[in-house]
Amino acid sequence: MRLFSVKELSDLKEDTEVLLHGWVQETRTTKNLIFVVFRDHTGLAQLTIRRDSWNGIEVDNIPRESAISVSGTFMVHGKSKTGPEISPSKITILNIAGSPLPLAVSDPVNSDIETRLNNRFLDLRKREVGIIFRVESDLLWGIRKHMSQNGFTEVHTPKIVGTSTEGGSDLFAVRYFEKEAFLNQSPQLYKEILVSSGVNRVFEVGPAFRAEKHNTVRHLNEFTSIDIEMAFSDHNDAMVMLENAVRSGILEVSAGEREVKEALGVEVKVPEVPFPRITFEECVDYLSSKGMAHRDGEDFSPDELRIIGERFTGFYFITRWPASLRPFYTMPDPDDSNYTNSFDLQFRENEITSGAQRVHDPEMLRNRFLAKGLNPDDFSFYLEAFRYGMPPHAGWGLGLERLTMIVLGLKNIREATVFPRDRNRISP
Ligand code: AMO
Repeated sequence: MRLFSVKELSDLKEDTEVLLHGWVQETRTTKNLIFVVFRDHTGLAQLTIRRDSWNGIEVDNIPRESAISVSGTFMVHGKSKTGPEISPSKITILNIAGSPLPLAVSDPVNSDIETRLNNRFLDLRKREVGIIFRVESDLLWGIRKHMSQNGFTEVHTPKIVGTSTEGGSDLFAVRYFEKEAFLNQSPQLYKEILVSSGVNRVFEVGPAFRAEKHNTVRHLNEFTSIDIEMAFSDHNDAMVMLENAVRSGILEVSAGEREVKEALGVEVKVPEVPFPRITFEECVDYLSSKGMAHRDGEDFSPDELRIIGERFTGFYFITRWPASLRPFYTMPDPDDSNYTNSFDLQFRENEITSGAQRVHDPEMLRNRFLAKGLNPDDFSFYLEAFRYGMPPHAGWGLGLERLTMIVLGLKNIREATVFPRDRNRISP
């Protein structure tokens, strides 16, 4: 007897013998019949048992969410609204579930997010929760495909490091034998070193750690960063690579569009490329035309981004950021060094990606360290790679959870994180 998933049953002929593995979602009984709502990773089926001809285990009281194995025959003409109908010949309990359940699986999502996260293993059994991570996986797969098709090599760089990457205080310190070390905020310095190594184009998908104290619906203290770096390229090349990578990711999700629509009521729209581009200065002018005076030297506030985002229907780039708002590695605009060859990818008010052309001249880089109040000697392992023919290069970093959040219209980034880490949560 072959193992099937519920989704595969619809193609079968009447009376085909099947084996299924999954969970008991619910049991309903009548005088003559027992109906078990059976669930596997692909959907729901109904097991219909006639009491007078049943000689298997006692089915009436199998606790909800117990794991079972079912052998039986497929009933093409079944009348169940639950899904495909099976007439079981044998049911085996693989593992009995305790009761009561800390979180009901068959009800719609209605518990608060903390209860859900505390019981994530059960929460994820809900179709509308589980599907978020299928979508996240598809997004990443589509992006990986795009990077691979464009000659990028996937790399893995250390997460335990000796210096800050993105500057400032947002660092988690760890004890590293006799020394103090940190959890890396971004693979920035390593991906740049690698473009000087002759690999030419690299990408990495890995954890990034930020000890940001604020607890918001857009921030995690550990997130998944998709990073790329490309040699002999500038910020314009990096933007083209990004918009096409995002499109490729969403295209991959759209293959399962119907399921996403059914489970979450969300329409997945594949975006057109190129995405619109607007400079930082144009944003400032636009805000002032709306009666909002942007404060010099500051990043856009969430309110300002909301107003700017209303101009666009989906993704757009904000380019040419002031040098004071970008890290030391960002290439100044050759026409005006108060600005940089940099960009953010936005979706409405949400920032999804930051990127830029980088400084490749070692002298200029030293000066950029000094201008930012950093000691170049702390970064000697990085600066060394610039002294022997570092190519001009550019790249970006994209937060996977943020992308999932906007593709599915989720309100809280924790929804797009299997086991989120935030100001108050380090378990499960
Ligand atoms: P940046 O710090 O802007 O740039 O981060 C890049 C992208 O990572 C995501 N992100 C976050 N997601 C969730 N929680 C957080 N706390 C968080 N912080 C950042 C966002 C953001 O756009 N080295 C540069 C990238 C580069 O230039 O290549 C960097 O890390 O989606």
